[in-house]
Amino acid sequence: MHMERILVTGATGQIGSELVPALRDRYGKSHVIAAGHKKKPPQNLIEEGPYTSLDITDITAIESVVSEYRIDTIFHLAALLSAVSEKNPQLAWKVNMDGLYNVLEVSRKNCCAVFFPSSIGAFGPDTPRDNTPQDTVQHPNTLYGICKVSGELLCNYYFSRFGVNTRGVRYPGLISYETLPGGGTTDYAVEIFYHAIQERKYDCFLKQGTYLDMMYMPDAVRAAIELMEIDANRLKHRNAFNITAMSFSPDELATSIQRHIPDFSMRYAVDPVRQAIADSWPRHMNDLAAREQWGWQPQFDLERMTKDMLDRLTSKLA
Ligand code: NAD
Ligand code: AKB
Repeated sequence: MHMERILVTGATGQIGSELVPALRDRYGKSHVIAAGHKKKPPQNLIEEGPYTSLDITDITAIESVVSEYRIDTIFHLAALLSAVSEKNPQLAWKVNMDGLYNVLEVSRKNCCAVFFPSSIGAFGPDTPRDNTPQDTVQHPNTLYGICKVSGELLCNYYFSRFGVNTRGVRYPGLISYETLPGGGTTDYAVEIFYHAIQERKYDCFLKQGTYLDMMYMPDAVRAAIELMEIDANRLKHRNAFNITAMSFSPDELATSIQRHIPDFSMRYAVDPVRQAIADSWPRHMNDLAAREQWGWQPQFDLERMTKDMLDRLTSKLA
């Protein structure tokens, strides 16, 4: 699929702050419009291309950005993550559901393609947790998960009913060094690196043995772009492809870090809310459908990600 003029919502977030520069490198700086919200944007987002502020619950504002910049593709990243959504479910519904509905409606009227990131959070306690199939039971018991599974269905509906070119993945927990995560259940896997480098110790909010799917940000950014670029004829599914790169528990991540920082130590200070969320999510998804239909292939496993994170974050914090 050809993308000419791209809008990225939620551009100041963990994914957006890295997806925008990657898209600008590929499609040209003036062709990628970064839309932030209340959070102060990093300088490069403003200096290297068009930047605007956008409340995703305001459909008129989305409409006017899309028509001003003649947008043909929207990477819709604006959302509240799982732990934040549990703290304020009413706001989470507005941002995550009304926001997506607004983006899809504007896309229907303006012929835009839409990338929508779902999550391992779209699964629930009665989903098979190992080798989680692409198509399976989805009864999440968090507001975040309810929004994600509804969002997947809504995106499918807009494709089959109105022909909107919607595509999406179910991301696992994402690990990165540019921007801190926005308040999710997998955030420990980023926080741990900052604490390991700066303090040599970390109190983990998930307990030992809590396995979850994870992915390093370069793979996540590449996945979004590759899926949007692939010929539509290759796709049997449109939305919500399971994709994963690794599955580990907090203790395994700590051991991997200790190979580089031997005096790093980890204790557990379990947060029952985030632990309950993690216990309802897959331990390891089956991502064969993505591999077969659009050639998904991760490049970073636990060891390679750990080394790269430590190298890059150490330079950043120096
Ligand atoms: P993030 O929390 O870092 O960023 C989300 C952005 O949304 C924030 O920068 C915030 O400014 C913006 N936002 C909040 N309310 C808004 C509003 N009313 N109007 C406009 N913008 C608003 O999130 P992220 O990690 O970058 O995630 C992006 C998307 O990917 C979300 O849909 C998330 O559910 C999904 N996802 C993320 C992960 C992950 O581990 N990061 C995993 C699975 C799925
Ligand atoms: C969260 O923990 O909320 C996100 C996600 C996996 O969707 N990182």
